[in-house]
This record gives sequence, C-alpha cells and structure tokens, in this order.
Amino acid sequence: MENEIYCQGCGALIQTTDPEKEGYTPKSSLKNEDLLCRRCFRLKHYNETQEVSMTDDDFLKMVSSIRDANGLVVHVIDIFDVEGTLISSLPRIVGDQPIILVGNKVDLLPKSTNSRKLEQWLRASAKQANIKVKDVFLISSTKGHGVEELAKQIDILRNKKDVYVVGTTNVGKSTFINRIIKQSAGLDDVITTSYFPGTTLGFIEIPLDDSTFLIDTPGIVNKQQMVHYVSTKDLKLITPDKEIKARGYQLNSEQTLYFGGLARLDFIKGDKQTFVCYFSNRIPIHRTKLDNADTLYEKNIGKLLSPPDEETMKKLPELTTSTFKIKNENTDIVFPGLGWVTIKGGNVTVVAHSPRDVAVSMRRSLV
Ligand SMILES: Nc1nc2c(ncn2[C@@H]2O[C@H](COP(=O)(O)OP(=O)(O)OP(=O)(O)O)[C@@H](O)[C@H]2O)c(=O)[nH]1
Ligand SMILES: [Mg+2]
Repeated sequence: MENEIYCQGCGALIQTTDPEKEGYTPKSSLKNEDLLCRRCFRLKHYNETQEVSMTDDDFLKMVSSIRDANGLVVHVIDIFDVEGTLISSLPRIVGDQPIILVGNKVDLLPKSTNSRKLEQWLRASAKQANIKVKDVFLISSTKGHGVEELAKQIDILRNKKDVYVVGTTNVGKSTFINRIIKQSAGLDDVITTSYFPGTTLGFIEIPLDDSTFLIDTPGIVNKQQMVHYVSTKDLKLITPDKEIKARGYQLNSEQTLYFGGLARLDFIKGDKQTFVCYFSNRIPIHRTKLDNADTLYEKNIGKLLSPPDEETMKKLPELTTSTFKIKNENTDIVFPGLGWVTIKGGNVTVVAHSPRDVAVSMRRSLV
C-alpha cells in the first residue's frame, strides 16, 4: 500500500489515476521532494485553473471539522468586501475556540484611510454578526504590513496549540501563511495562491514546533460575493492591484454614476456636492442624467458600460435597488467587492443599484 500524500500547494490528496480530478500527479513526479499536483503546477506557472469536483458543501464540511479541534482561529477577511467575507456563521463552524479577526489587503486602501476607524468598523461588524473576537488586526499579506505584530499575538493567544486560518474564498489566507513562512524560514510561495476563487482544496499543515501546526484551510463559499458573478477577465479588472485612487465628482441631484455597468448610484435629493469614488482604477466611472440612466444602460451595457463583459453578463444577477436617506456628513455607500462612494454632505437621498444578492450598505466614512 502506498502512503497517502498530499499536495503541498493546495492540500489535495495526491493520486495518479485520473488527470481530470484534483490531486492528479503523473507517476514519474512522485519521487520529487516538493510534490505539487498538476493543477498547482499550472496555476503557478501559467496562471491557468482547472475545475475540481469538490462542492461548496464539501469545503464547508471540511472546515466545520475544526469545531472538534482545540486551537486558535484566525479569521481572515477582505477589507474591500467585509459584508461578503465576514462569516456570520463562524461560531457555528468553529465552535467556541478563540478568534482573531484579520482585515487583509490594506495595501489597496488610499493612504488617507483612517486605520483606527477601519478597525472600529471591523469590530462593530463582528459584534453585529455575533462573533466574539479576542483581537482585530489590519494587514497586507502581499506587502507584509502588520504581519509581524499579528504573528506575535497569534503566538501568545494560541497557548501552544494549533492555529487554523479560516475565511471565505480569495481573502488571502494562503498568501498570509506564505508571508509567515517567508518571514520565519525564508522560503517563497510555498502554498499555491491565485486570484481565482477556490485555490486551496484541503488542510495544509505548516509546523510551528514539534507538535503544533499553522493550518491553511479551503475557502468557504459565500454566494453574496461579487467574485462568483464575474468572468476571469472581469475579476482581474474589478480587483484593485495597487492603491486605489480617489475619483471625485461634483454632482447635482438627479444625476447618476455608473461603475462600469456593474453598479450604479443615483443622487435623488440634496445640495450640489462631491461624491468621492473608491474603486479599482480599472473600473471606468460614467456620469449621466438620472433621466437618461435607464436608456444608457439598455443601449450600452457591456459596451460603454463595462465590465461586465459577455461572459459576466450571462451570470450576473439583475441590478436591484436600495434607497439610503443620509443624515450625517461623510458617509460611505459600500458596494461589497467593488468599492465605495463617500458622500461629503448630509441630508442626501441616494438610490444604489447592485447585482441582486450583493447587498449595498452604509457606514461612517473611513477617510
Ligand atoms: N493587494 C493584495 N492582494 C492580496 C493580499 N493577500 C492576498 N491577495 C491576493 O488575493 C488573491 C487570493 O489570495 P489567496 O491567498 O489565494 O486567497 P485564499 O484565501 O487562500 O483563497 P482560497 O484558497 O481560494 O480560499 C490573490 O490574487 C492574492 O495575490 C494582500 O494583502 N493585498
Ligand atoms: Mg488558499
């Protein structure tokens, strides 16, 4: 009998019989020391992904096995998509183990962001979702910002036990662990990461000492995330790849902003003022009269108003509206997974349009 071996890149069980299934490796590669399955090899070298047979439910079941463990849970979320990546059912999934909440990808925020406000907002969001957290950190896994402090706190709170890194897909769990491995052992890109959702397929154990591990887990799938409704090409466009630049628009009431054709904000009532937009620099923003907005959409969706591209249009739910009556100055209207708009003045009514299931929300401005 062969011993069971797992891919060090994605955690899938290695097999040599079915090239279409996860974990496939040609027999000839089995003797390699750092064994990677063919899917990981292709992701790493060609940025190509391969379908897997595992379902959303398989991943959820796998991660839910943590409930019976005894360790520390590091819940990583994407600060660009707090609504979509904060797992409100986390206490059910991981039981009553201590939780650290980690807001990842801070490198993408404009420099003017107030980290204290952001941290407060994350704490409030966790509280609202009934998730008790021991601590909150803001980090950038790609740039390393905040990772050392977090690693120190993890080492204290883990109390010589295992550490589980848990979150929805694509928040940067594996990138975070790679950063820790780099800082402690000097090795680069040990675990496979990619901008495709669903990269990690099984638990990946990185030894912390003789008996405990730092454990990467597959992402939990939340259908309220924008990532599930856009094509690979559009995913690249909507995901910021560097610090986002604020784009300001002086608007009168009865004007509309389109963010590509993926979302829209109507300024219904209020004094003339600035709307400051924070989206991936590659999402074009169009201003139009509210009167013309529907016609513009019908005629230009996928063309002037893009993304969406053709593939995205096939799976994108229709836009639905939410109305916000804003009293206070400096309020953000948040389009989860896309960005947000800061409205400077108070006493404003706006209507936000977003794909059904990707609910728009409001918060105090972070800038
Ligand atoms: N800008 C930025 N991008 C990041 C950061 N961390 C991760 N990413 C990017 O986010 C994408 C997903 O990263 P992964 O580490 O594969 O995410 P994951 O949570 O392990 O995803 P699954 O394994 O699919 O659950 C990749 O394109 C990463 O480069 C960060 O701190 N800043
Ligand atoms: Mg991963």
